[in-house]
Amino acid sequence: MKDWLSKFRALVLFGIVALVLSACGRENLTALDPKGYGAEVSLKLILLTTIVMTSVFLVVIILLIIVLVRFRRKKGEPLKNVPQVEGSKTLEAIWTIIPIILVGIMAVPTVVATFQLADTSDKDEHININVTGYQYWWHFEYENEEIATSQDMYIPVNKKVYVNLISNDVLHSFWVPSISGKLDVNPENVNTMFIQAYEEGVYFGKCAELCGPSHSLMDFKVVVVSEEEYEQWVNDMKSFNSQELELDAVAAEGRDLFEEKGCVACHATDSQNFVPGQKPIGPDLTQFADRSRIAGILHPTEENLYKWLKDPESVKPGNKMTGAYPELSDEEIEKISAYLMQLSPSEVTAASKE
Ligand code: HEC
Ligand SMILES: [Cu+2]
Repeated sequence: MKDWLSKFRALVLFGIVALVLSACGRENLTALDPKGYGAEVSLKLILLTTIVMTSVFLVVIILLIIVLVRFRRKKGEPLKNVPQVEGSKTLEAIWTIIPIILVGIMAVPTVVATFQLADTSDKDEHININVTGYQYWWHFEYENEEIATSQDMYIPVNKKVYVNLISNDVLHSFWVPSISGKLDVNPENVNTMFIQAYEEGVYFGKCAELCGPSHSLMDFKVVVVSEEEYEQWVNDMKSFNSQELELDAVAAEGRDLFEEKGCVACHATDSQNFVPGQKPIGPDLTQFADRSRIAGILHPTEENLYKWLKDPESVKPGNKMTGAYPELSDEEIEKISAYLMQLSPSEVTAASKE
């Protein structure tokens, strides 16, 4: 009875764990439901290798069970000599050739896909985004457009978009599980791949290389919009000028504080002074109010913005803003927040796609 109970307990525990884990996948953060070319190719390879390996496992287990059952010594049956197969050339050949064929079945499509994804011959005919990884945020510069964003990357649906990846500090890795494969982001050299999204929406991107205490918080979003929306968005971004914004008294004071407190030294707030190739020190805040998250991870609420400006260290340990600006009073934070929430150049936003 006791034995039965402990088995039952184990089963319930297993059931709960399975249930909890099965809810881990998120629609826009899973490699198992591809919404883009690289992710689709990757999933095919994952399925192929899984099928090959599962088949090998099944064949071995079935053979083992047959042998165990069929050749089991019956009760009272005398021990008998069985023919020895050691050194059999035929057997040796079979179990060398079969694995070689299996490895071939997995290797050929993998190598073909790798070369296909690394092919950059038509790079100049498509949109190029120069991506820089920083501890713990991402910067996106849209080649030939004279605009940049941080944290959120906008691309048109069904278009090939090349990302040219480089790091400003340590090794990172660029990964949008639902849309693309992974590619290393190195400080020494530019790595390039193309991404192509099949459906509009907001997809989660991750840094996939351990890069410091806030590595797991180094999230970004890929906002996939229609072609017309993309053009509109680019134009809105280009023409946005934070100095010409009509602000209420509180936000206007916030804009002054943003300069007085030295925030401007690290953060751009429009594309007016854009210099191609220039690496900013902090995220570009031009479309801060249109972001789906604050600092890549916090939902865009007043409390969260307060939390970030009061003590960024409590949000992202080891980030490069902590201690780099004078302490702000609650009143100053309120004013600066009012200003930052006016930085909304376009109607095309992450929220409009979620
Ligand atoms: C030394 C440069 C530096 C200074 C000065 C600085 N910041 Fe930052 N700021 C950063 C960096 C770096 C990050 C990104 C941190 C991360 O995500 O790892 C950041 C992030 C932010 C974010 C979140 C950005 C996003 O994209 O969601 C806001 C908002 C912000 N800073 C506002 C301010 C304000 C307001 C001031 C002035 C009081 C200021 N910063 C001063 C470097 C700086
Ligand atoms: Cu990283």
